[in-house]
Amino acid sequence: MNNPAISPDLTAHLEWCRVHVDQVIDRRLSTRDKQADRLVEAMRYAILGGGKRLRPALVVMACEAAGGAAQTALPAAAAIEMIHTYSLIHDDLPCMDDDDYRRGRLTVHKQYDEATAVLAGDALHALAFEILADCGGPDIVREVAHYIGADGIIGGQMDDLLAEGIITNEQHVSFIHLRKTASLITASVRVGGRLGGTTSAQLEMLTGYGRDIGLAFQIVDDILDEVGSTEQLGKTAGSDRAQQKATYPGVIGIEQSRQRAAELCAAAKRAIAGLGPGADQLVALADYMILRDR
Ligand code: GRG
Repeated sequence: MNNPAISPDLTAHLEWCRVHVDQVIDRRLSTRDKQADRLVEAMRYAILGGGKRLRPALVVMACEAAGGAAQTALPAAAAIEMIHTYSLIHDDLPCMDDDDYRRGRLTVHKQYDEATAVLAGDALHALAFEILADCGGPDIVREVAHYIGADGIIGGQMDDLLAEGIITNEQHVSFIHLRKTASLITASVRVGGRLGGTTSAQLEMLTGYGRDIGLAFQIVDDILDEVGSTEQLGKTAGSDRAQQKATYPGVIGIEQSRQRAAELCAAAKRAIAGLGPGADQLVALADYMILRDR
């Protein structure tokens, strides 16, 4: 992460999370039998080939904000990254957004084939729940399942596809983005908070934070798709416009979109003000969400 707007403290903490989460992922994906070689290779290609690791960092930082140790959160953080990666693999398929590039290289269905991509996504999804059951138990499993199901990212994805080519408004776009993107980000901080031993009042603060930075994150993603380059983003720039997606810049323009993202970032920081200095990294990460350039 070479963005000068990011503090050295946050850079170091994100790097710590990335290294340790990748170790957990690497271990979980290296003890398979020979028959599953192609599948595991595709899973590893998808998940270990890049990505900012923001959601696992949120799990770790929320755990710390609630008073827990970062190490405690690592398996769950790895599981959340597996769910995120599965959603990207499926999102890139020809029947969804049909993208050729992700994380700076060919998408899984382009590198392998469609069936392998579907199965690699499914297997990452399943493995994530196996890990969450071991490290979090039934409450966390139920909660994550809820946030990524029909009321969460899958429902949001459905509406995103249905909204293509339709003239829409800010309220509709925010309804899509909150489920498509903010749901998993909210689940990440809630899981971390629970593992850190959060109180229910703290969990509500984290939920408000997740919702606000989640929406801000997707607004910035919409802006970057318009103004960024394919090299910078590691995925095809301009694809939202090409596919006539419902986006913030599409309904309120770039400048107002930037303003909305900044307002949401401020609201997210207010939401966790009651968590005290333990939440400093979450505050810094909220700023990063709107300053990011990829
Ligand atoms: C189950 C058939 C089937 C499809 C599922 C759930 C789903 C399809 C798609 C999820 C929707 C989605 C991809 C939302 C976009 C969220 C987003 C901006 C992702 C990119 O996140 P980054 O920038 O990616 O954090 P990296 O690569 O850095 O991890």
